[in-house]
Amino acid sequence: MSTCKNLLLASMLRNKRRNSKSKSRKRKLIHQNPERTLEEEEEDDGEGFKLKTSAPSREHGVQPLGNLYFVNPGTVNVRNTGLGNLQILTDELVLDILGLLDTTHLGVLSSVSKSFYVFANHEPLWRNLVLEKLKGEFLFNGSWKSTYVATCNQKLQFLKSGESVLKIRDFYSDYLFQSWLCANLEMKPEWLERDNVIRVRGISVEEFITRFEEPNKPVLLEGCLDDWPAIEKWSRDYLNKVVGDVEFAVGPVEMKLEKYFRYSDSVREERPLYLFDPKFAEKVPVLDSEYDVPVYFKEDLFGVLGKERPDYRWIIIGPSGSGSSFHIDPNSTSAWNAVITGSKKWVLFPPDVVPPGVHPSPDGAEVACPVSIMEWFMNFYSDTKNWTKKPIECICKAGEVMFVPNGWWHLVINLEESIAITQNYVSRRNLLNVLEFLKKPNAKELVSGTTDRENLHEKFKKAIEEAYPGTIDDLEKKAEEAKIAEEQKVTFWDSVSDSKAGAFKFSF
Ligand SMILES: O=C(O)CCC(=O)C(=O)O
Repeated sequence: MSTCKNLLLASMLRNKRRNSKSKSRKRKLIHQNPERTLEEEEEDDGEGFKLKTSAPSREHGVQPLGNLYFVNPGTVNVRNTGLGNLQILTDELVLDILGLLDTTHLGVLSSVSKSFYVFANHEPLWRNLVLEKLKGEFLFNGSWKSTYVATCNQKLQFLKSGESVLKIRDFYSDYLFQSWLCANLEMKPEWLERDNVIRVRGISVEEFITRFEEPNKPVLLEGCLDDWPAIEKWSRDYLNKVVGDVEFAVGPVEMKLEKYFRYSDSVREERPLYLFDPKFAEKVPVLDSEYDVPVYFKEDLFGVLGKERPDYRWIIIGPSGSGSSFHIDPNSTSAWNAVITGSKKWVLFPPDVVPPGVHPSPDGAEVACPVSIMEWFMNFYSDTKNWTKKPIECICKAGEVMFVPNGWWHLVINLEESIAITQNYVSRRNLLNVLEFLKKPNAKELVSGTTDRENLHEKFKKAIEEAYPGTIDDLEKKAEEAKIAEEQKVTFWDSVSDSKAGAFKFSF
């Protein structure tokens, strides 16, 4: 495969693009040897990066910076000469500035120099312009720029020439190279190997509560979607038929399903748009009737708020490579995620372990990962290899359900086109956590899925007290007892060990 030729030396891909907070990480230069094939590189470094078969050749011929030093020493980087005085800016800054321009100015700028040509054609810039201007009213045309031109071409004839991608020699940029690479890499087999989740089938609700919900541990539930009509029915054709002209939430826009599938069939980007709609059941009641909450999750105390409850259920559709980068679920809720078609790779870290590459803000308001999913696997996944407290990982296939306990960090990537339903819920096991979360002083920033963020605590507590009198008091009492029991365990340990020497007092 010609696109596989001249691939980078994968083991050197450790430099970070967007995560300014991790600047202290070791930076290595990316470097590719143009004389060697991917297979040869694999033999050398054993890391085996592979491009998707659909991968286009490198955008405009952009090369990793390492090549400037190791492969073509002495060459002048066209990136710098063409940027003039702006060359001192980082690639991110140049793109941020270009992000302020409209299509006409981007078009004009792209004819200023080879360097500006490459920057002004960066696809995410055009994606933003399409989504801003056309919302969901576009037919994806293979690239975002060509989508824009095809939809608005009366005024933009001069941009048409830009559609045929020019190859620029001697443009070196790790940022742009890695952006292309992340969009076109296959998941490496070793990223998919670890499968250490507990799998259960047919357990009772009581067993689920004692083994998993109470201790707040993830589990993969098999065989509990067998009665869902959705499992049999939800093919693309069926969905296209039943949803008709309904529009679904896709990233920042609303789109018809047919248009979304057209996009997802040809998309090759680092962060594909993901269909994630919290109102699907109200929009298309037949979808609501074709799935049912699994028996383990029937208790859902946010239900007492009726229509005022925060968003809690979503249909999720996305192509291979789409997914959710590391985050914690909203409002301290737990969740279940049922795969109807396709398969998803999960990586989960417990609440007390922040995944490498993730930097939550001290007030807990920012709990999202700054790097893309693929970038996380390339740059951070191997960090966990030697950890004693390894993440929980698995592949969740069609017909299976993942239980995500509250507070757990999780990342999910679709390994093929997937359709799933997820619901976030509150049961007695996490009611106190949720109440505590809703009551935090910065609830205005923290609470999500509702417009009335500040008053949610008050409303929810009142509604629970009315619907289930005494429940909160009972739970608080039990929590207090459990805390005392826990402290007593420590006291016993202290009583039998010599805390200074760290040794037992017992002698035989
Ligand atoms: O992409 C997915 O299926 C995972 C969704 C998820 O993590 C969530 O809803 O919190």
